[in-house]
Amino acid sequence: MEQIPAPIWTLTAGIVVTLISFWVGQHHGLLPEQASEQAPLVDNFFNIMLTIGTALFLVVQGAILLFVIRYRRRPGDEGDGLPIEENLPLEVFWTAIPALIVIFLGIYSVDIFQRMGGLNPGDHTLHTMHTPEQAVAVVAEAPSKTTSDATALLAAAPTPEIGIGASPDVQGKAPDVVVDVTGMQYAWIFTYPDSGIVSGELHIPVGKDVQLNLSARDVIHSFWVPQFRLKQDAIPGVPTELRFKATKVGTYPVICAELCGGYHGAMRTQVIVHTPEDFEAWRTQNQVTATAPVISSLSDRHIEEIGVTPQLVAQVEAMTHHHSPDKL
Ligand SMILES: [Cu+2]
Repeated sequence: MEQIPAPIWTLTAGIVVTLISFWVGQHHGLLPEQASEQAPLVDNFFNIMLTIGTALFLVVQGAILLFVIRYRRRPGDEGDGLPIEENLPLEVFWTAIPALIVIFLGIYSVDIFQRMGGLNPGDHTLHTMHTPEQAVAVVAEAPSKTTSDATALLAAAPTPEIGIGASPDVQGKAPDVVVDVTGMQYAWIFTYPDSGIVSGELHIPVGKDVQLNLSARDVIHSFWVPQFRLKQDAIPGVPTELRFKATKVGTYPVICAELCGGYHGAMRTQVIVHTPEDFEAWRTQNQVTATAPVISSLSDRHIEEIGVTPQLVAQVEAMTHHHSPDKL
């Protein structure tokens, strides 16, 4: 090592660390599959952070190892270390580099959040289309209650104040599917305002713009689908939205990610992403049986241990239907 000039092996070490870091950033395998339009955005950001983190880890741990071995105390060496105090250029360097990295990550994260729709909850270009009175009129004129009335249903519902709203490509457009989601100790209840279906599982079509209107009945819950890379709190009294497009047909877990009481760990269900045809079939089938699906999807454990009874579900249904066209 003494024969090789320091700049050469520093450069070589830098190239090796860079290559390893980029490889780790792309091949870590730490994340579940991507099943929403937002997932690749979040993952790109995570991969960049992991690349930087890997490089820092290798540089710091590598330097420690190198110094421990190379500058260890030799037998018979009783002297003190070199009296080094202060190195201004070095200190400026190791302050400036992390500062630049943090500023870059901050700006990039805001950009990602904006592309996910995070800066646009309650798409105001959409909601200002109708006053509540106009919305009532629109709904009254359209008793057929098809999905094309989603705009009217949205306008009639309280405007979401927080959450993930329309991403730039669907801004100003009504969502394809609207689902009211109620979190309560200890279950998620999904109500479809345009068809009256109540379900214990979330059913949505793939590739469609879905808007969830989140609310909580008792305490704060958090709606999390890891495969969608989306997590949104449901807070009592605060209308919240979560708007996204699922990109992959399949069944994924829905997890409550906010400690909400004794059976918080059991507050799980699933989201079933259908092909558009299967979704229509599911809707037609369940529209007929009205509230049967949620009751059948509640397990004995839900009813006996957790206390989520069909009666409670009926109450929630009545509550979430306060803006239903039927009652106007
Ligand atoms: Cu919960």
